[in-house]
Amino acid sequence: MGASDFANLPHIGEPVLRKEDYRFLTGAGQYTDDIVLAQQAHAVFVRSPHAHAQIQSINTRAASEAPGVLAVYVGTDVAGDKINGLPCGWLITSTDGQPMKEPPHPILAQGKVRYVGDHVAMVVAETLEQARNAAELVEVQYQLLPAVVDVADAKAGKASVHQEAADNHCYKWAIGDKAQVDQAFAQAAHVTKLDLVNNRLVPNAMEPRAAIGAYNRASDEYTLYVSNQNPHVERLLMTAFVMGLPEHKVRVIAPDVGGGFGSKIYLYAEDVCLTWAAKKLNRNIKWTADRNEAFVSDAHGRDHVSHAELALDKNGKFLALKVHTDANLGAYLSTFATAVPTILYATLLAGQYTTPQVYVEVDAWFTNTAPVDAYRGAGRPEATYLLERIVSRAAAELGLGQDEIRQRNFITQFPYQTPVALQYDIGDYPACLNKAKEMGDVAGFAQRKAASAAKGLLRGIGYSSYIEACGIAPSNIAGALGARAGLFECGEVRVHPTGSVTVFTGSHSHGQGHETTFAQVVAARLGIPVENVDVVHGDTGRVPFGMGTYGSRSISVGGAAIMRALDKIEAKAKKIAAHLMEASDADIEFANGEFSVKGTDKKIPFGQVALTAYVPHNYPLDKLEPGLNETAFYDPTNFTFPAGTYICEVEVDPQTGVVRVDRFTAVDDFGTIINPMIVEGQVHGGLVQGMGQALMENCVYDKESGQLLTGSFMDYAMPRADDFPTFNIGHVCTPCTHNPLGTKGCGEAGAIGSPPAVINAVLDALSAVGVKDIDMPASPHRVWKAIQAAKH
Ligand code: MCN
Repeated sequence: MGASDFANLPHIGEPVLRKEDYRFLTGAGQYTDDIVLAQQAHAVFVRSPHAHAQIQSINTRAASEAPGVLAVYVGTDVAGDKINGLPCGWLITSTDGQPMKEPPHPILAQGKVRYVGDHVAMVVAETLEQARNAAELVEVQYQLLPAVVDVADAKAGKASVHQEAADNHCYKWAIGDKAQVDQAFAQAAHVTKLDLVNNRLVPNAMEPRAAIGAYNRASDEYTLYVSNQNPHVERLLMTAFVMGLPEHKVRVIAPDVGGGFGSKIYLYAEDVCLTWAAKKLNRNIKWTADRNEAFVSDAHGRDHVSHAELALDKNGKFLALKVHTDANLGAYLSTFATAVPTILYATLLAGQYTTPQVYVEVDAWFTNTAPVDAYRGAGRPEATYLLERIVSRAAAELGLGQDEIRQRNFITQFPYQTPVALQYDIGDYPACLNKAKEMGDVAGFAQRKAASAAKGLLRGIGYSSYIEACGIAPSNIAGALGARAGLFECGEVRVHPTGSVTVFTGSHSHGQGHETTFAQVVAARLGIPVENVDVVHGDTGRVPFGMGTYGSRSISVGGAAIMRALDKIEAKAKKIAAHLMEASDADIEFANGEFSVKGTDKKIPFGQVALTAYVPHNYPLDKLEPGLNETAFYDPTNFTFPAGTYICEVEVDPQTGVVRVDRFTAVDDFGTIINPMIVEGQVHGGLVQGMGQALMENCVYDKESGQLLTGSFMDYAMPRADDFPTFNIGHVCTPCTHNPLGTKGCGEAGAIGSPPAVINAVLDALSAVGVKDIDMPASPHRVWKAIQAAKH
């Protein structure tokens, strides 16, 4: 079935209410911490209070003797059992041909701690209180070392985080043709320059990380329950790379998961510690992070420092872009950390524009901070922020409108080969911009600005035309770029004798509504009610295989795998129907849940075929197996390229520096939309996360001590619903050309496109008082300071 036929099926494009919401809204969800196993003990981790220190000694005697304590494990126990460190899933090769530096990432510290929150010991006790009390009794003698928390100090060599990378440098990576870029700059009529920081963020999923390690002595099998986005990948990494266990002896279950935003993709030290200790103690062991623990130990996001230059001709056409970025990777390489500032970032720097030459150089650094990895958007928000900021700055310098400069440079011919590896299959960028202008009533901006001025407020408008590559990705290309894993997806469609269906998918839903949208896809294809389809995910024991959910890949890759399985179901069902109706296979048509014989009025419903497959009394057993159960693996041939234009209007109070977002219009192209209600929710969530980064959120470490200064919600400002206006959301649809659904991912778009729209609006407002630059988050204090500085 082609993507355009698919888009016209019933259920596709319908705002079907979420099937999963009944259990979530009635308190019947089952998150990891809700699970209570027999013989369950509790673990607490003793974490480093210092950013960088040598461990001189650890005395566990008092803790071990405390009431209820079953064991206290430290680094030497792990080393003694030959448990390896955590692997990094993406190998980056430096410009000099050398592999990136990959220092060991032990699950419990081996002689040295490298960030506040680093794992030093694990205490296991009968109750959580006993484990907590005993953890207080673990005595660790530290010899403090100087710490580096940002790339400036890491570069300056204020301290060495790892012996294996004495200069703190992990890799230097580049893409693009530098000579061509330099030549284009030599011919430029105008060059716009920009220095910016992409602020570090803490993901803060509503459910903190949690895990239970379980062990069955009778079968020598482990089960890990874990709040995670990709259980099969977790299992693969843990068994093959860290514990050296046969994969089939470990089952990983990621039950209901209360948000991840990237931070639960990774294999974390706690997961391995619990699994390993479960066998040692022959006990089931639970750990749930508290919020402070989450702040210090979840992988953080962003943290780039960049310099960019854009060369333009006299008509405002972009000739070339050059960028240098320093990326802070934190103390250790988290699972996908190295791909974020390279493959997921630099390849997006052509944006929606025809810029013929782009050159990007990235230096990645170790620091004494929590590991940094993918967080909603991963690399693409950083690229979009840089590009859309420099484009709006160039417009201001040349006296062009923010819309005009974008219009002059938009790509309009597809497929389009960018100078930074990606090939965009389809899009309509002018249509998104025009629709956003119309929906956002840009024509009325001048009037609104005058009304704001009458109240003593400064009004500004900001544009951002983002593109992202998602639906990650063709395995062969990812492999050539350093991925140490495949990036396909698997789907199994099990038709039951009565015609209802269970789908088993390798994607994982942790807020994205897959149980509904995937059911819509299956119901649409088979012509059955959505209620007759259930979706199973998050269990290596039930789902054949899976690469999980991140990079807005689930509908376009996971959904496509299900479509492939449905192709097989349909092909087999047609043979059964042909037999039942005594017709040739080639004459069978399938539509609206019925098989019919071409040119006749003979037809039978899908349910009858399903029943026949399982009660094969009248069945071509010589040619066909009974049953109707098919599995498919789907490896996409390209990314999908959602794109759109966002327009933000802010009012700034020059007396207080307070920024109020007054209007926000988002027009996105997600190709074919399965469920517009769910997509709208995804966009809302993304927008709020992006606007949170732009105006409020900031993860700050103390430069001297390396302490996390924003380690709680008292210090780290999370956005709330009443911080923003109702969003104005619209769509343009150019269906993806290479997947069977025509879909493009929507899960990250809002977080990618919104930060530059907000900051461009703030700067437009502040241009009236001479402010030319501001970094995120544009907090009242920062805005006020910038206004004061501009006065002098
Ligand atoms: N969808 C659709 N039509 C489209 C595109 C998507 O109906 N054209 C639907 C999908 O079927 C799915 C949802 O929208 O139900 C999101 O789909 P998709 O864009 O494929 O993204 P994923 O499901 O792969 O989700 C991952 C994405 C990412 S990368 C992050 S980070 C993120 C996000 O989703 N984390 C989230 N949204 C989140 N939402 C919640 N509540 N919690 C998180 O942790």
